[in-house]
Amino acid sequence: MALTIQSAQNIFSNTQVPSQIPATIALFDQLSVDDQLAYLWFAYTEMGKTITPAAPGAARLQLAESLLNQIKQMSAEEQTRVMRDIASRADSPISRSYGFFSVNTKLAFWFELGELMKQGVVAPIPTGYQMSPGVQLVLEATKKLDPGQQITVLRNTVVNMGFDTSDLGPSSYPKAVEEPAFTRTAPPVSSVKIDGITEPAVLGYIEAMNADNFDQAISLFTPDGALQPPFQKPIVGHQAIAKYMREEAQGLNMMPQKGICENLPDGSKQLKITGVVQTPWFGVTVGMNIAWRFLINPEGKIFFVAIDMLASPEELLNLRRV
Ligand code: EQ3
Repeated sequence: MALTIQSAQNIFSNTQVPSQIPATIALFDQLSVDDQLAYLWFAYTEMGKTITPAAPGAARLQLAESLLNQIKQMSAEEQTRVMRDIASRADSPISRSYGFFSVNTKLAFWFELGELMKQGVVAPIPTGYQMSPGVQLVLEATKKLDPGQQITVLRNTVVNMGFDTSDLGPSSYPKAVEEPAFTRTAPPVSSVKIDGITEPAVLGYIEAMNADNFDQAISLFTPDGALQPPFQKPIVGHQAIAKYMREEAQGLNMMPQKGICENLPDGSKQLKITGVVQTPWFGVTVGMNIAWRFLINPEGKIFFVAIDMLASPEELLNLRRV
């Protein structure tokens, strides 16, 4: 039987435990725009007492420089309006430019705005701002998450901001820019060992990703293969996966720990591996507990891999649901 992405998406689905991340983001989405901006400020500053992101490099900030310079020149009211426009995905020139940024440039843009807010160059949350019950509710929900889940909530809310540029024609696209490289926080691991796993495509995938060798990682996929990032639809085909990896997978430290492999009647194999991933934004201080679910075709190529955020660290050990 031919492999399909739809059936591949369901492998090991009976072992998955729903994560609290989408529920927390759904609560955030119900807040008014001002409350969303305030929530992010409180969540970010509270989190900053124990973990802080690494400052984005100069090359990354350069991509957001023109927008940041425009904002610096504005009055406090205009600055607040721009932040509201971006958060509410309004169709304004700055919200459009933001919408075209890559994920990491969006994060760098807000990182810098946060610094400018602390310095008083950009309008801060108004003094005397009264936290609404809605903001308190989302903050309480956020506190119950582990640090890896908290940074995922922050990241995903920021990524969803800005005008949705996906429906705009190619004529409106800005000139393509090269993604600046992230500095690795740990030396690449050259020989990967995963308890219970000997599948060469999987070991080769982790090794290549840990060296940012995306061409090598892509060569392990079938031409119609797919990669499904957490809470997203599958990205299909070598070209689309390569673009995604260059934009979002740089500098990640992947530390798979253990896995199971099951042979299927048609000669393909399904594997589930659990482990920890670190993002260059937070380095070794935050580990995200994740699972990779691989479907390997009879020729040993990756047809599908899904990356799932785990609901709790206990899930790292439970590969099967008992
Ligand atoms: C200024 C302030 C505070 C207030 C204002 O009102 C509003 C905003 C937005 C503010 C600023 C907020 C800021 C600066 C937030 C910054 C958040 C950051 C830097 C978050 C970074 C998170 C990174 C994460 C969660 C990365 C996760 C990566 C994973 C799970 C990678 C998985 C992958 C694997 C394992 C693969 O095998 C394939 C690729 C893939 C990437 C999917």
